[in-house]
Amino acid sequence: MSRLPVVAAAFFAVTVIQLLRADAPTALPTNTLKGAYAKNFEIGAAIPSPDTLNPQEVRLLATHFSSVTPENIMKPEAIQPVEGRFVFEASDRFVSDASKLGLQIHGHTLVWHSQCPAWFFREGDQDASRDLVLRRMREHIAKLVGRYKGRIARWDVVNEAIDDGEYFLRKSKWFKATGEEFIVEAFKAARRADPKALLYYNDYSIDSGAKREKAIRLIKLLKNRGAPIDGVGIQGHWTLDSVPYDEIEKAICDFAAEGLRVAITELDIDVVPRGSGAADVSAREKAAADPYPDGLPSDRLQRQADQYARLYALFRKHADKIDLVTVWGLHDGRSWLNYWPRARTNHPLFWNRALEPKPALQAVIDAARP
Ligand code: 9MR
Repeated sequence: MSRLPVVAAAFFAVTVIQLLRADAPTALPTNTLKGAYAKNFEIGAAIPSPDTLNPQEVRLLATHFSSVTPENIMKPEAIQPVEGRFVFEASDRFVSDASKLGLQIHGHTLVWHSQCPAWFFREGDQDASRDLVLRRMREHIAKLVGRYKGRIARWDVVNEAIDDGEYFLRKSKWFKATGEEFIVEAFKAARRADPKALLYYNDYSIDSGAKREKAIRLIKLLKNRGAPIDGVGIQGHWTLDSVPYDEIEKAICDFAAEGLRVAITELDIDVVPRGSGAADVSAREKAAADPYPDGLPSDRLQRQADQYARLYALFRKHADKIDLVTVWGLHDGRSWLNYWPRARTNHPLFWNRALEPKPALQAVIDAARP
């Protein structure tokens, strides 16, 4: 493969970073997200990689955020697509660009049922043994966490291991091969590789109902088994008009009562109705893929602003328990909700596609004022 795109990207990143350094002193801290919440918690965004952003996007990132999460490039399929072949080009650039921009890094993710290559679980034409699966997992974690030792502040060690339905743990390939052992061992391997990184269990919907109870059961199990867990990541993929504030507050308090830190790791507020889901490709569903072609109407923008502000006020109330609040995407044009569970034009974040601030930005900044 030609080296040209890599060289061009590196040159681009350096230029953008120089541009930002020249501009940095003029930013008014309290009018930025990270300035407004500087005394409370880190303010993060998930991004593909700094060198895939245009200069305006990098400026926005560096102005408003203090932490960055790699949206996809540190997942197992990206790092070790084939056994023993580690691919670190993109993650090396990510770590070096993020530190040049003064951003902390929240690593994502070491062990997940999704975006994980099949080879982890195979031995020839058979299922790999429990010991082999655990050995491969430990090696993957040792290499990846060890490579960035001291440079990645936190890791989502295990992602989404709790079952959505009747079971306690998801019947993933990890679970089928090892039972709950993979979770315990993943935390131990991460701690060995970087004793100072904070280690999180990360999942969606663990703020509410039965899944919160299962999360507490998992935390107790991990602590009993000597797994070095430091915190819980509440992902925070919520929907306009259905944000479960009381449940969220209870979850923050319950996790903290177990002696753990809390991070909000993947926050967004979806504003486009999902219909009946990914499989439904009826004409009616297609027509609804972009219900707001002229932009999100002002009443919806305002409700989204109010709901974000109420959330950040809640996070601030519990700032003694919360380390980090990260949004999943930099602006509306860079959200996974534009392509899941089907192609839609969504508006879940603080800036629109033209990078103009939406009412939510000021509302959240105002929510930080005493
Ligand atoms: O935002 C990510 C998207 O680009 C990927 O296609 C997708 C693959 O499954 O993963 C998305 O990120 C997920 C995250 O890693 C874990 N929690 C749910 C996020 C949204 O699906």
